[in-house]
Amino acid sequence: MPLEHILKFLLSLSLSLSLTLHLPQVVSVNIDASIFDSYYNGCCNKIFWPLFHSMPGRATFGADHWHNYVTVNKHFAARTIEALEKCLEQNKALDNNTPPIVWIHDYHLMLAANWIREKAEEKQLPCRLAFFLHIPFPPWDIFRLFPWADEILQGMLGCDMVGFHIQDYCLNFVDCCQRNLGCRVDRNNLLVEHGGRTVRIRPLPIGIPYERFVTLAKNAGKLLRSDKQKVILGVDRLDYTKGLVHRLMAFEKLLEKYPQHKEKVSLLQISVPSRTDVKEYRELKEEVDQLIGRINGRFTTANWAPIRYIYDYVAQDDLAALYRDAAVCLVTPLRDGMNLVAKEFVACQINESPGVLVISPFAGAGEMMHEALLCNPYEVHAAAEVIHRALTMPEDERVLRMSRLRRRESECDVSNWMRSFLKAMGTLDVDDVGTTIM
Ligand code: ADQ
Repeated sequence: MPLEHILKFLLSLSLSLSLTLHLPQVVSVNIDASIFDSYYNGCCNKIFWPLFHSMPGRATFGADHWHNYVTVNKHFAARTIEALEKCLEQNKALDNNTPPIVWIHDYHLMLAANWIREKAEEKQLPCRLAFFLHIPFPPWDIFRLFPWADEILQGMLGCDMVGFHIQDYCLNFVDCCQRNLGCRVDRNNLLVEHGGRTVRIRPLPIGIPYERFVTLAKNAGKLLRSDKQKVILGVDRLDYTKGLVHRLMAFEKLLEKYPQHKEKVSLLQISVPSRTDVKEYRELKEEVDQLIGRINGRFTTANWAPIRYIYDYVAQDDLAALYRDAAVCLVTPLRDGMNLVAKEFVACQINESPGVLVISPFAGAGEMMHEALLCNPYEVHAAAEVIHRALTMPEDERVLRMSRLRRRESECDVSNWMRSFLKAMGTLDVDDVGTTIM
């Protein structure tokens, strides 16, 4: 199995015993390479990713991929039971009777909970089970396109609590449980009855390590040299959900309609390579390369190129410097569970004269960051107008908007997310949370 794959699995199944032992432990799950490709690229990246982002036309369903997804989820469940047994032993030694929480993350592991529950009950291992989905949960008429939709719902309902970024995804999930499985549901209190249990569904919007980004921004050197030119920044994984093609077209429209920005404004797009094993991602890279070439060919002058493009991983302190000094940050996905870039940009905005965040309403973050400028990425002409507005916004308005955005992100940071999760699990007393297996 290639190292890259092993690392992905190590990351996915990390036994976080730090709350009680102050020592993170990681348990690896060995998956045969042939199964892994079908599970990860075939099922996760080619089926769930597009489907859950409401892009069913990009999904290709295959029974083999589904079969391998089931197999891998069973592996994870089995390893988690072993980890749980060890964890309970350690807790016994520490005289800690709080049942551990098994917290399962993301669409790669939507089936694992049921098997963990079954085995834990059989072996009389006390535990509480939770799931968190980092991507959107689609509406019923999209979700039901998946041939094994019922199994997915049943898998997730194996938990005591299922968390999503925002209320809309919770309601979509509740709706699917009712319509696919015929479960009794309470939409107001976000409860689903299943298998004689009541499962809690909760919106738990993720945050970032806010203070860490503030510190990075304070300490980072200056990367953008010229104060005379404004920089519009885009930072994304190179993924078709992030709306990069639409963004580039909007920038082209901006230069067409408002030529006063020529030689005064440039777009710095930073894209981290992603899922390069998948054909569609390689095709997207070609499309983006060509589009940038065409726009630069059209507008570049002897002293200025409208778009600068970095196709690479960028160190976090460099990202912080760019977030800090950019005039505008474009976060314009076609669909996105939350989007952390919007939050990181806001945290790094420590300059007296701040920049402007432009955000798509189709990102979970767009639901909450009300003081940003909203931009529908599909409407290319209107998007160009929003970018123009951001570039010409008076300073007092920028200050007001940014200070409110910053206050919310500093309060709703990643520690707050963790605490909200524990609170939602019914463990209000955070000093006594026992162990969490993530
Ligand atoms: P992602 O789709 O990966 O996450 P996002 O939330 O935007 O998307 O996070 C991307 C991260 O990668 C950010 O922390 C950003 O700083 C970093 N990054 C991007 N480009 C980079 C580059 N070139 N170099 C270095 N770092 C780069 C999924 C969901 C999201 C959800 C998160 C968290 O798709 O909707 O917000 O999980 O739940």
